[in-house]
Amino acid sequence: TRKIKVAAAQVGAVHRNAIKQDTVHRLINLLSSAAEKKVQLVVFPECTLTTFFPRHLFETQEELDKYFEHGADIAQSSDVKPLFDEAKRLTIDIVLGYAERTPEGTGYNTSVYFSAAAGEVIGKYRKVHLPGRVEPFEDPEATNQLEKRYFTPGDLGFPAFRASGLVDDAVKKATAKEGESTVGRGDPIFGMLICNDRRWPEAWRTYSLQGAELLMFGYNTGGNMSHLWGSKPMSPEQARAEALFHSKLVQTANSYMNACFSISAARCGLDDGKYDLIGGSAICSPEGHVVAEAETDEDELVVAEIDLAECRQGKEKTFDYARHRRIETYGLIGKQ
Ligand code: CDT
Repeated sequence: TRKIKVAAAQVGAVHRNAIKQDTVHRLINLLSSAAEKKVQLVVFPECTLTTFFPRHLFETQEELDKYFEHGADIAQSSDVKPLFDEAKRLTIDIVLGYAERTPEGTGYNTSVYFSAAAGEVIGKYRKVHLPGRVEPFEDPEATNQLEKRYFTPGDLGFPAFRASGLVDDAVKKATAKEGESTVGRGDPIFGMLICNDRRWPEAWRTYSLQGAELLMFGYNTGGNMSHLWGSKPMSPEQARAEALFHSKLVQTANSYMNACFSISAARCGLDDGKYDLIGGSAICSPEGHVVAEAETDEDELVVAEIDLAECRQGKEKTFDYARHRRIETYGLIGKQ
């Protein structure tokens, strides 16, 4: 077995005028509850540290930049360092999504993996699939989604990585004998996505081709964004139910088709009392089952013990890529 206790740290409303240190304090509270439950790995949402600012049009760079983290190492950034220090003290690995402004001035929608064993960030991902538009909607009542205006598409690809300190040394050291599968040996293989990426099968597949056993992602998904998708007219209640349905659908289906576990963490609730973001944070198995899910639209820890050995069935049988994939027929996917 390769068991780890994991959690999605769902984060409720964060208003436009929220103070970053207060938000970080909420995240530390979630981390403390995780420690009480002996959780080893906690996944926080996309752009966890602020309100989901791409819904607003900012007139000045200075105003916009308040929502970004500056500097080369997020774990050393003064507002957020207390969270990483606490993760290290409690021996909990964390995934944190934030808006990154590089020293060169590029904006990315980023997620990092902080390893408590290593005491530093060992994985970084920049969101590839940016939804929304560059220009705001003309209708002043329509909620904007300006990620294409504020962020550049990620330039790191989909880099899987191994995280140490999570599974037993005995399990980790067991090496494959001649002719035996190497699936599920050594430190676990992880990958990160961010929100809209979860809807793209190529993103999941690029990780599973690297042997990923667990994919982690945060999201900010509007409860009523049918104007953005251009979907058929529906009531706000129907639109919300549909958004939750699609969120669960892509997570369960892609977990199954890529024979991996997944953890999703929502930034949810009513930002500024009016912008509705869905909850539904969930932990899914490689068989496509939801093993734990959020019950509220507020700060909530969703916990499960998962056994990464459960990925073997899919990786060695149904989705044994070496035997069953027919890459000679997939050429178009990389071309258009
Ligand atoms: N953040 C993000 O990527 N959201 C998109 C939809 C925008 S609705 C606010 C998503 O795919 O959920």
